[in-house]
Amino acid sequence: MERLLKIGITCYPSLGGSGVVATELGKLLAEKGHEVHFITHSIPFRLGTFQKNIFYHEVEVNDYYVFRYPPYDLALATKMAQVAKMQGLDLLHVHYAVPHAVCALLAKQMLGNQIKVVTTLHGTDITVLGHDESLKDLIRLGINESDAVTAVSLDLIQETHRALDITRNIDLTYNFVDKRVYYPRDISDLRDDFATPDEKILMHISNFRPVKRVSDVIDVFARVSARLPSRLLLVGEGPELPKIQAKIAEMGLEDKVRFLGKQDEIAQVISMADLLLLPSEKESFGLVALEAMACGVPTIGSMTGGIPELIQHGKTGFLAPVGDTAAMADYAITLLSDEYKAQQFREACLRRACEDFNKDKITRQYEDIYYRVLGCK
Ligand code: GMT
Repeated sequence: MERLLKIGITCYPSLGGSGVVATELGKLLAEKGHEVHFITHSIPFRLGTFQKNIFYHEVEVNDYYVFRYPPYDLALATKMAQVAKMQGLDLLHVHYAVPHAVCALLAKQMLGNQIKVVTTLHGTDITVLGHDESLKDLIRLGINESDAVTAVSLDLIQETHRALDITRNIDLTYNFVDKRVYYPRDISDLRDDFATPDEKILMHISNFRPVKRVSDVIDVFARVSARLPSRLLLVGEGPELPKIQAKIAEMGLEDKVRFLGKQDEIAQVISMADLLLLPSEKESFGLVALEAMACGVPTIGSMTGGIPELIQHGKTGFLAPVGDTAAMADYAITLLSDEYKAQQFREACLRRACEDFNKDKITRQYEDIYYRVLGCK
């Protein structure tokens, strides 16, 4: 029998796909018998109710009067070292190079190198911060000094090598989905509130940051709704929201678009959709498209970052160049107006999510990496 491990996990607990992946991974590792300690500034939002083998340690920042800025990074590093010592952790698995990998390395030094550090890169730490000259050296340090580094797509691995001039090995560990949670839900009642039976539902889910190009979602929908009875549901909130509201009003689409705000029960919400739109400028993976896939909903996405590794063009969705809203709309119309094709896509989505991105397979890959850095295999 394999050794059960004690693992510290640090992530951004309050938002985003990286926090979801880190939390779900922690829960799965705990289910397998490992002891998991979340070390974060607040309880990870997907952690849910009390679970065996899961512990939470809150990072509290000391706001001492000489500090102009409360030093969160130092508080995190200290907490990591304290928890590691008190609980006898084998390793720290941190999500995001800055500041988390760098804090973990500091903790490792405090512990006299008696702990291993695994860093997972999720995207913006490389695609945005990795190009910032003032942070490059720090990110490079975090990556080079970790005992293992993983990234969520091949594209992100290549970009990390390119942007930071890094040559070390980076393991590919795709994001995953739990089919006990993500499966096509029976939503007939819910759906009736948003669309009539003859209308198609297009959906976009994001944090409404400029990188998501939500404005393209509206352009695609305007073209689709001119040809097919359809509705657009927008899920999430963020800085671009007021601009998007104004655009919808300008285009006279208010009656056809609904804002659902932030939603927790994403599987229920996605199951209402016939199609997801993800026209991002950059996306290292696109977790929401995988969640949709697992619910049998195809995605039309942009050919950028890791999206082409996730969406199979012509099988589980369609890909178009960033900003090519005409092509995206044409693909949407083709798919939504052919029920036989749509059914084939739905089935292909369910198969692919289950075979290629299943939770057991990816959790096993992370465990293998842990055992490798600990010298257990
Ligand atoms: O961009 C987001 O939606 C948030 C961001 C995050 O920090 O959680 O997402 C990144 O990590 C996700 C999980 O690995 C990926 O699915 C997203 O593609 C990635 N975002 C970007 O690359 C812009």
